[in-house]
Amino acid sequence: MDARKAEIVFRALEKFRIEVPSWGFANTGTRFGKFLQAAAASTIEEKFSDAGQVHQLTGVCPTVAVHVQWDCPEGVDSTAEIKKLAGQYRVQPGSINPNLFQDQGYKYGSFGNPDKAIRDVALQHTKDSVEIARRLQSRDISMWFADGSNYPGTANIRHRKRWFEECLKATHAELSPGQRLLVEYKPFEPAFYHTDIADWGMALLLSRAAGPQARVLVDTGHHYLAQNIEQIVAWLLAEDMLGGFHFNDRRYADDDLTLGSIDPYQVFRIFHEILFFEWETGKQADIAYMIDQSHNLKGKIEAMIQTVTMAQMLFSKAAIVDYQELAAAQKDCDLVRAESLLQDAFATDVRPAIQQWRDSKGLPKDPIAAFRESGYLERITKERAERNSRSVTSYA
Ligand code: RM4
Ligand code: MN
Ligand code: MN
Repeated sequence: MDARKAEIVFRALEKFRIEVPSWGFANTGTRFGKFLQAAAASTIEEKFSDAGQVHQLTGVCPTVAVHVQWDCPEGVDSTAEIKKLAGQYRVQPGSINPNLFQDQGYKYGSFGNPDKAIRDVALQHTKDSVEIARRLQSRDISMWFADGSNYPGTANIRHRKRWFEECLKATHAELSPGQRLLVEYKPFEPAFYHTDIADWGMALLLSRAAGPQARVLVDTGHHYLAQNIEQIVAWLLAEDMLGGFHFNDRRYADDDLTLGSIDPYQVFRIFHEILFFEWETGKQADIAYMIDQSHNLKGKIEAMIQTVTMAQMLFSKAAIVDYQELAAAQKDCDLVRAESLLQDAFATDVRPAIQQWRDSKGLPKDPIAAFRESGYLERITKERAERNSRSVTSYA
């Protein structure tokens, strides 16, 4: 790679940050069973401690996404403790994720529940979540709904859409000026007939209905297999409606595997659409890059570092696409030239440039190796093993 490209990679990495999820450090399983990890985090303190390690070794994960039900047992009163932990472990709370899918009351939905009393409970939880975000100075409230139905004819889809609009509007009304409401979509699971926010179009309409501070959140695992995710990204960028990502990889559905483990070119194409948009418009896209993975066999912290470094690598590769040339090739309909520009960038080994960037920040060249040498894993394994072996908590 020539010096000019190395310089581009360096500049791209200067602005690249990605948020880790608190739940990615905790024990999870599949619906068939759980293989508990002795070193998994179960308290909010352990989650912040582990997130602090990832940030210390990579330098690009200054924030942790917080899941209200799992991380804020005292609701809004948990914020004092979280602030303290943020100072102690040097990572700030990031997006705030209300939990509208675990309580028994949500059996037939939250914002889409036909029972107004349940919708009100869900709305109150969401309002509390906005207050938590305000107290923690978090910008984004990130909404994912499990709402849907399992059999044809069992739910009034139009009524539920209206209830969603009403509740999202009411949530939006609680936001402070700088805050944002992110609306996530998912085609199926846990509901298997219809999901109330099944795709990006529904999320877009509901975001628009909610108000001007609402944006769409794209979870890369939440699409049908053949779907062109980068086209969705390009459209949302063009509409100024792309709020953020939940990054993970999958082979089949919402597998929540480490990023780029199955299809790194897919992630590269997403980054490409964003960086191409920025080059063309001269605007910086205001997007929250977040990780949403919960694989249950790889070590939690190692899996997180793997995803972070993969994201840096794919972002760097996308940054060295020659946009000028690409725009010309597209205009001339020179298909082979245009496609090759992407393929050449993807094939470039950007790792030496990334290592230089890490070096310049006093970061380890190889964060996984540094983690393995640090002794942190041995320490937490010892400290947490007992409690984890007795634990039955699981999020999946
Ligand atoms: C969902 C969705 C949400 C995440 C939960 C745990 O599938 O991706 O973003 O909070 O899982
Ligand atoms: Mn998600
Ligand atoms: Mn998901």
